[in-house]
Amino acid sequence: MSAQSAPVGANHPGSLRIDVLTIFPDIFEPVLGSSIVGRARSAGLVDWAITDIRDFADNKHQKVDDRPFGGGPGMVMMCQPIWDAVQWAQSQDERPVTAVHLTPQGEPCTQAIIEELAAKPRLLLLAGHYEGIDQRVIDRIEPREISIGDFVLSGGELPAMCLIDAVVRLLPGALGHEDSASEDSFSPMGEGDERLLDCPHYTRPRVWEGREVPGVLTSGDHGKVADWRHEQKLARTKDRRPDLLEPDSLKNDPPQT
Ligand code: 9D3
Repeated sequence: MSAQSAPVGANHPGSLRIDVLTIFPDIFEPVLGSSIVGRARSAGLVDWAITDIRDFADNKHQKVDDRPFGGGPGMVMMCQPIWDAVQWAQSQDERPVTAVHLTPQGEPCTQAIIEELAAKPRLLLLAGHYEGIDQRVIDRIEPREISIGDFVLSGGELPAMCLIDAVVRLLPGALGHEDSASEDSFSPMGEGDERLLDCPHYTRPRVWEGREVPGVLTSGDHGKVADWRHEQKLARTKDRRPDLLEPDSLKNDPPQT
């Protein structure tokens, strides 16, 4: 069998190695190779190996799915190719791997989960497709199971890329300006406006099609600007996401009702 994966160069302590197991390996590189994530790889902060589960099929037709026991629509991904791919990925780096299965049945992802994952030396992401994966191989891998939200996608590949993007931008040195990550909405590490949604932003021209930029932003009074931005953040959060103002809203518990 031939393992299809990019060579992983950042394979040393201090840099994150991410293995992705998927039946759609080609869709990752164009997305991950761009933007902040691609720059982080060039800088040696992270590297990834995208592995085609099909390469581990032990049958002539590279079949990785089969009909569900008990009947019903769709197909189920088989244990053997996934288990062999996991073991192969495991063997590529000595550091212990944290396995994550992207699944609609997983715990809803939060920034707190992303921060936990960003602190690991290795991640192995398992992107499901079809109706899902045979439960026995899930039980053997014992991955953390994560969903990116209560809406239905056709596979775990886009969620895996979302997770990689969110994790990699937290790695020290990944952003041009190091304060950015801690100023984000949802980051628990901010200096006061953490846990609030962002304020509106404006740039030139000062008047566009009769719409003026709020006067405070062009007043030159930095104190007033800071106060105005904070008020805007609070007002937006109260209006749009009152759940974020609840104590402990960054924990992984569902919102208290
Ligand atoms: C239509 C099939 N569904 C039957 C009730 C189950 C189902 C299986 C596989 C639904 C979606 C998927 C594919 N989605 C993912 O693998 C997935 C996902 C998602 O759909 N939404 C949010 N997060 C995630 S993480 C992985």
